[in-house]
Formats: sequence, structure tokens, C-alpha cells
Amino acid sequence: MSFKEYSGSAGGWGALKSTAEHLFKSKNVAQNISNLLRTNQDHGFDCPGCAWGEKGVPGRFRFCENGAKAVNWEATTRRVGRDFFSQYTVSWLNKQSSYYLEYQGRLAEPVRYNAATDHYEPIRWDDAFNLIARHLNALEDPNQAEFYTSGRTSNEAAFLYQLFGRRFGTNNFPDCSNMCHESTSHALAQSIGIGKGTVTMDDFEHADAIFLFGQNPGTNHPRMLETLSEAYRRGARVVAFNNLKERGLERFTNPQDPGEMLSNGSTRTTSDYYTPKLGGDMAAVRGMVKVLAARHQAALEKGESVFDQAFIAEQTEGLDDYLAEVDATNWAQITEQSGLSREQIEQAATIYQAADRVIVTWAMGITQHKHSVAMIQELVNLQLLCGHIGKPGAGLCPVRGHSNVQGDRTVGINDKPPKYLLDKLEAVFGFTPPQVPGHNVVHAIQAMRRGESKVFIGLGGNLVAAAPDTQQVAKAMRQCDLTVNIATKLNRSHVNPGKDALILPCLGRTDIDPQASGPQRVTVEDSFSMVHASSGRVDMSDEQMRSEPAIVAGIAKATLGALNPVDWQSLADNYDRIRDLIAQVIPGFDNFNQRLDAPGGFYLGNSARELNWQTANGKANFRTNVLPASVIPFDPRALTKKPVFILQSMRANDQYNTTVYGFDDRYRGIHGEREVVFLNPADIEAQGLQAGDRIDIETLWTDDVKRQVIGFKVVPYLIPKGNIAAYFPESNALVPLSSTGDISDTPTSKSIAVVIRPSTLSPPLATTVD
Ligand SMILES: Nc1nc2c(c(=O)[nH]1)N[C@H]1C(S)=C(S)[C@@H](COP(=O)(O)OP(=O)(O)OC[C@H]3O[C@@H](n4cnc5c(=O)[nH]c(N)nc54)[C@H](O)[C@@H]3O)O[C@H]1N2
Ligand SMILES: Nc1nc2c(c(=O)[nH]1)N[C@H]1C(S)=C(S)[C@@H](COP(=O)(O)OP(=O)(O)OC[C@H]3O[C@@H](n4cnc5c(=O)[nH]c(N)nc54)[C@H](O)[C@@H]3O)O[C@H]1N2
Ligand SMILES: [Mo]
Repeated sequence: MSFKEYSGSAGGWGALKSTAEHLFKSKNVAQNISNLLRTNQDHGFDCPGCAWGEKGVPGRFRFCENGAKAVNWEATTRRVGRDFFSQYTVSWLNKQSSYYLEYQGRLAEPVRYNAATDHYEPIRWDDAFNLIARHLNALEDPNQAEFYTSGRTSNEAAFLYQLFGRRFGTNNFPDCSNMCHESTSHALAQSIGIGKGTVTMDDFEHADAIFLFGQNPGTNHPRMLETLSEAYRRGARVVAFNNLKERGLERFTNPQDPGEMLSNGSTRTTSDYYTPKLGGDMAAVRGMVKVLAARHQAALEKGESVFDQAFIAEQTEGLDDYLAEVDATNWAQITEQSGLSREQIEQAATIYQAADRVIVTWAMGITQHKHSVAMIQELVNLQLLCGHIGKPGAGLCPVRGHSNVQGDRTVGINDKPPKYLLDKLEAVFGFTPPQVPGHNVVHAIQAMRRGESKVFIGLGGNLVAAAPDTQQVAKAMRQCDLTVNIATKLNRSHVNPGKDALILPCLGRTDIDPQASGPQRVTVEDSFSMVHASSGRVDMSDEQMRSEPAIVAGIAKATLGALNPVDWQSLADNYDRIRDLIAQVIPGFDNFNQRLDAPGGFYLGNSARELNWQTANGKANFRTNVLPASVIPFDPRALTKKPVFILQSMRANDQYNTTVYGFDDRYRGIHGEREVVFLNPADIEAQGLQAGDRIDIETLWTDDVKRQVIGFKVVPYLIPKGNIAAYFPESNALVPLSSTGDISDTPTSKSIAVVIRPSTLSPPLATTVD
């Protein structure tokens, strides 16, 4: 069986070609090229793509294929307004693909759902705000409202939103990060006292080894490839642990390097590649520690050491317990769960041991499992053993997703708010915020489904398509008395309206944001805790969209009336005033407005990097977790005699989460379709299938709900036997909402037990409507 492998490197001419195609498709070419030139520049806008950082080299054109697509998608001249909505019923729109919905253009005016006609109809902004106020104030309890946030929202909008929600009386702030790096936040808080990464961009220039776990930077953080290839070029070991062979983790041609482009050259991005089984990384790292511990014992006899004993003695607690557990873990379990041989694990340990400075990075391949918190703590344990936190060139680097998901949490989007935040809000604004934790994404959906939560407000995002059990979430939305979506583009959540429903069109990152005091800038925080300003370029003065802060302020003012803790209008008039409030409430933001003027913004700092451990015992903690009995959320063998496969859901190259830009995933050799499933060739053969066959996939889970997708095309791929992969959001129908990570409640989107069968039906959704 042959692979239709992508022959090029990641980046390079393929990326340029793909970008050019997307530029022309958006029908706004000149403006878009000018936009690209301003992405991530001082005085430009922050890229609405990923949360990778930027090295401050002013004046340089920072090209990234997927950032370009994100900019381009937003800056289209196509519009979705009253004519569009009068033409199509909501039921008809709900039958169209995600691509079709978003491709129609930017949402142009506020609209309200009319259930009698099944159409959205225009509504004035003030009427929309008053309608929301009426619904919210009619609730028996403020906890019947859900305030969802997606991570593209600016610090300013997010801060106002949490202030409003808490003054209204709830901590119900479900957030996209609940489906993303929530496991990271929990794991790191327990281990090192802060839920963020400890490294800065500079550290990558000094690392001797970079270990990457469960992420696909070629597609999701393309600017990271430049960092990795530079590290490789200067002799650092770059070691990937990935369930799949990903092209971006092999070779990269930097589109910003004319020499490399013209010579068709490329640089490797990794020196070593391991393909563990899904969920097997904890076992792999446990194995590495077992090897290192044995070598450490042997070294001690010669008066040497492998571990950093001074660091361990001064900075940490819990070593003995942890090493006892490592000792008790047997190799059979390690190799079985990881799918790696003992030799491979020894080899990885040797690379690790030889490096004086190690960075460990990770993303969704690590965070979306049942045992993710334990898995991340195992990564931290490894780094603590050798003192690889708090020195240059070493540390922990969870690579965030949405461009401001980290910042939104920093400024208060948190269903479990820390006490200092609530106390500060009380001191500054003179009201007592609700003290009990609110709903995360899973709890919010369950509460809506039970009819307990009645109003849903989404500040960006697309919960229906992003969350598990798509049909259940759609029903949950439809049961609400009111759904409100503040958004740039039409999506699946909007076409599953509540009994009453609003779509409120907002300005995006690329747009100029004019307010009473002049054009405004907003701020975001990247994965390296750098806070910087972003100001858009596209003139929207003839349009009806409003900025996110202005919309939140409008809703708050209408709803709270006499309870208003602030003058919302004056805050919306001038975002400097919002930043002055953030400076008063959130640690690290003193002189916020002044510090923003520094090129590249400012660094918020990280306590763990300073060896200041904000944990209960004031130490960095080795966390002792037993390897799970099984890496999947439950044992499905009682349910079937058929072979069970473990499915991961992941992103293709032409998408941004639920936003589908196109139907290619060129690094994986996929063109023109998304309903594909990647299998090991041996599994394909054993199942009596052939490449190109269509199969149905059905979930095995503890309840009686039938979860299936049909007609997915079989693609042979380098993936461990027993593991399969498909794209999200299509595969979200297979993820059970109640299958969540321990402690974090993150849906286990990388670990779904399924059975497969040859398909007899064709897929239900049109996928290529233009
Ligand atoms: N262009 C683009 N950029 C994006 C996004 C996008 O959709 N498009 N999304 C943004 C967001 S919100 C996020 S969170 C990030 C996501 O960035 P990633 O985490 O890179 O996203 P995924 O596509 O989910 O990829 C998961 C990767 O982990 C691997 N993997 C899966 N399970 C395992 C496992 O158990 N072990 C190991 N070792 N590997 C595993 C998969 O093979 C895949 O390469 O990207 C952000 N950037
Ligand atoms: N099965 C599976 N499910 C997953 C994942 C997975 O790997 N597998 N990944 C999860 C992860 S990591 C994440 S982060 C979530 C993402 O979940 P969300 O953040 O909810 O989803 P997005 O697709 O990023 O949201 C896209 C919508 O945001 C709106 N939008 C875009 N820009 C702006 C803006 O500037 N302002 C406003 N107000 N709206 C805007 C547009 O209307 C667009 O349709 O999905 C999660 N779901
Ligand atoms: Mo994410």
C-alpha cells in the first residue's frame, strides 16, 4: 500500500502558493496585502491566528501562511446583512457546511431571530441591548445565564465582560480554554504555582534540546518552525513526540529567506522523531525518568550525578514519593502504553541527559486526554529533576491556541476565580462578587440542556461546532430563552438559535476601531506572557459593526441600570480608561498604558521563572501520579467483540478551529475534502479495506447514545496501529460531552474509543458549497 505523501517541506513555495490563492479568493487583494505587511509589527495589529510570540525586529515582514489566511478571511468585502437573511431561512442555513456559512462574508448589522418566519431580521443596536437586559433581568437567578468567551477577544473586552457578569451575579464564564489548555493551567498551578509557561522567545536561542509533545506547528503555529529550524541549524537537538508523522516537524523552507526559497532548500525542524500511541506520552516520559534515575544511582557511586541535586534540595518537594512510584512502574506497562520500545525511550533519555538546557513544549496532543493533568505533571517532574526551570534556555512552554486565550484568563475570564481577583474587584468597584465557582464549558452545556440555564451570550467563538456531541449542544442552544452571539462571521452556533436570538456583528482585529476619543488600540498576551497593543487597519466607518468593548458596555449599561459599578459609556469611549482599571485590579499591569508604548510591548513576568513558587508549600512540587490503568477514558471491551480503535480529532491546514478556509491539508496529502480518516496500512488491510474506501465510525461510550459519522474516506498514514485520526469539527459528533479529563474537565478530543465498518450511506452535509 503506498502513501500519497507530500513531497515538499513545510512552508516554502507551497505556503506562498496557498496564501496567494486565499488572497485572491477574498476579493480584496490590495488591502489584504497591505494588511499582511502590518501583521505583528509595531503599530500594526496582532495576528488573529495563533498565540506564538514575535521577536521584535521592527520593519520586517513576518509572513506566515496561516496567519495570512486568518487576516484574509476577516478582511473580506463580502457582507451578510438583511438581504442575505431575508433570502434564507435559518433551517436552510443550518443544512449548509461550515465553509459555506463563514464564506458569505462579514456580519454586517444586528439581527434578531423571528421564530414565526424562521428568518433573522434587522434590529437597532439599542433595541438589541434592551432585549438582552429584559431577558437577563427576568431570570430568577443570575446563575441561569452563561457568558462564553472565545480567545480572540481582547483584554479590554474580556475585562469588561467579566466585570459585567460578576456584577450581574455569576461566575458562569465558560471559555474556549476549557476545551484547550485547561489541563495545563491546573497541572502547572499544582506543580509550580502558576498556570503559564516559564520560557520567553529568547530561551529558544539558548536551548540545547527542545522536546515537543503533541503539537503540529507546521499548521497551527507556523512561525514556530522558524524557531525550530534555527535551533536545529545551530546544533540543538529538536525531538518530536507525535502520534503522526507531521511534515512541519521534519523539514521547513522559510518563506522569508530568499536564498532558501530560490534554491528550493530546506532545513530540518527536528533531529529525532518518536510516534507514541495516543495518550502514551506519560508512559514514555515515565520511562525516560526510569532510565535517568538508574543512571543517576550509578553516577552517585562515582561521585557524579545526573539530576540537579542542588536545585532539587533548594527548590522542590516530593522527590522521594515520586521516585518510589517511578521505581514501581514496570517496563511492560511503559512500553505497552507508549507504544515505544525500551531502546527508543533510552535513546530519548540520552538526548535529554546530554543537554544542559532543555525546553519542553506541548499542545492539544497532551491536553485533551483523560489523564492530561497527570501527563503534564510528568513533563514538569522531568524538568525539575534536572533543574530545567528558571534558567536561560530551559523551561516549560505550553503553546497556546487562540491569539489571546492566555490574556483573557489573566484579566478574569475564569469560572473558578482566584480569591485575590474577587477581593480586588470588591475593593476597586465596591460590590461583592459571587464567590461560588461558575460553569465551565461542559457544565454550561449540561445546564442549558437540563433547562436550568436560559440565556447564552457568546463573546466570539462557535460553541455548537467546537464542543463535543454537536447535536446535544445544538439542542441546548435551541432550548434557551435567549442566545446572543457577538461575532464577525456567520457560523453553526448562529443557525441554532434560542427561542429568542440575536447576532451582534463586531469589528475584528484587522479593523480600525473609532470611538469618541479617536481610534482605539486593544491589547493581547501571547504564549510567552508578552502583552502588546494591536490596532487595526481597515476602515469600517461606513459600516454598522461595533467593537467588542462597545457591545459589552452597551449590554452592561442596559442590564445593570442603577447597579452600574462604572460609567460604561466613558470606558467604551476611551480604552485607556479600561486599561487603568485593569492596572488597578490585575497584578503585573501597573502603568499599563505607558508600558504599552515600548516596542514589542511588555513582559508580565512569571513567578516560577524567578524560582518563586506560588504553591501552598512554597516549593516546586514533584507530583506523584500513578500511570493510568488504560490510556483511554474507559474499558470498551465489554461493549464489543470488534477491534476497538482510538480516534484523535485534529486540525487540517486550511482551517482555524471551526472556521474552514478550504478543503486541502496539503502536508498530509489531502485535497478537496475533509471527511477523511487516517489509518495505519496494516489496520486497513486487517479490516479488509482499501485506501479510498468509505467507512462509518461509531463511538463506544458508557451511555446509550448513538454517536456516529458516516462515509469517511480511508487514508493510509504513518500512525501507530490501533490509532486513527480525523478532522474536527466534523468528528465532534463522536466525542461524548461526558468524557472529560480528570480535574480539568477538558473534553477528551484526542482519545475516543470507536469501531469502524464499511459505509453503505453517503455523508449528510454538503461540504463544498460556494
Ligand atoms: N492554522 C491554524 N492555527 C491554529 C489553529 C487552527 O485551527 N488553525 N488553532 C489554534 C488553537 S485554538 C490551538 S489550541 C492550537 C492547536 O495546535 P495543535 O495542538 O498543534 O492542534 P491539533 O491539530 O489538535 O494537533 C494535535 C497534534 O498532536 C498530535 N497528537 C494527538 N494526540 C497525541 C498524543 O496522544 N500524543 C502525541 N505525542 N501527539 C498527539 C497530533 O498528531 C497533532 O499533530 O493551534 C492554534 N493555531
Ligand atoms: N474535537 C475537537 N474539538 C475541539 C478541539 C479539538 O482539537 N478537537 N479543539 C478545541 C479548542 S483547542 C478550542 S480553542 C475550541 C475553539 O472554540 P471557539 O473559540 O468557540 O471556536 P472558533 O472556531 O475559534 O470560533 C470561530 C468563530 O469566532 C468568531 N470570531 C472570529 N474572530 C472574531 C473576533 O475577533 N471577535 C468575535 N467576537 N468573534 C470572532 C467567528 O464568528 C467565527 O465563526 O475548540 C475546541 N474543540
Ligand atoms: Mo485552543
